[in-house]
Amino acid sequence: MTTAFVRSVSTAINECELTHMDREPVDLDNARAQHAAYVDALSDLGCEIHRLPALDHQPDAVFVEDTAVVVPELAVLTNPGAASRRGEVDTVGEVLSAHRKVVRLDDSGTLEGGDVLRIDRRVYVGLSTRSCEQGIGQLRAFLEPLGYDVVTVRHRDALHLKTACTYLGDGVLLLNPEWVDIEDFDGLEPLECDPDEAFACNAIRIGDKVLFPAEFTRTQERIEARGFAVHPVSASELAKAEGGLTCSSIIID
Ligand code: CIR
Repeated sequence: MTTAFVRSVSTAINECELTHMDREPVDLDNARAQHAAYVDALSDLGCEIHRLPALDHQPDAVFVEDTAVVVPELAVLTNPGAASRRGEVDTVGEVLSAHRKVVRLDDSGTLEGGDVLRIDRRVYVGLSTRSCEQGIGQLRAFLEPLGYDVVTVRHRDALHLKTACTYLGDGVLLLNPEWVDIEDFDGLEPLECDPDEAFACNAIRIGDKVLFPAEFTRTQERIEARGFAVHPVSASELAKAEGGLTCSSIIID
């Protein structure tokens, strides 16, 4: 059974962290409505939904992906590079402990789950303002003994690695070539976003569908032309908080 862990949009979302974007008001009702539709879509695509406790004093709490890296053998709780986000991690650890052995990065390094792109036994990790060499090294120390190959990737101008690229399955990497280089991803076939849709590369493959932000219709056409079935959901409101689709869930098998 595939399980998706999600958390409601905080009432303090307008105090969220922003790195590459100017602040624009986030409409809480619309953000919550779009988030509810996203959770429904995860459920429609076959995920069992597990709701984490709300954290209304943590502005970015909806973006649960950043707090943990989960592989079949282990859950690694992160030390987010954004200090304001460190209070989100404990409740995720408590919930994941029912599903996995849980370990945790210490504060000698930082890492956020948005920088981690796993394709089977290979784990690509973006070096970013949020994830540093020491944090990546700690993740490697947990995962390599389990047979994972942890590869550091440099990306440019994107908050996280998965802002710049995500894996669609069947050997295809959806990417923004301005932000990440296909040469860093051994043997994967590139599928570039439309040049006018820089933020269109954050998608989630679930079963035989690609959950995809409905705003990016030109890139959607490219994905469909490559043979994937797309399930669009609106993600425009939380995009103002610099969040994409992967950010709002932790999905485990
Ligand atoms: C932050 O800057 O931390 C949040 N406002 C957005 C986090 C988005 N998470 C993700 O891309 N994995």
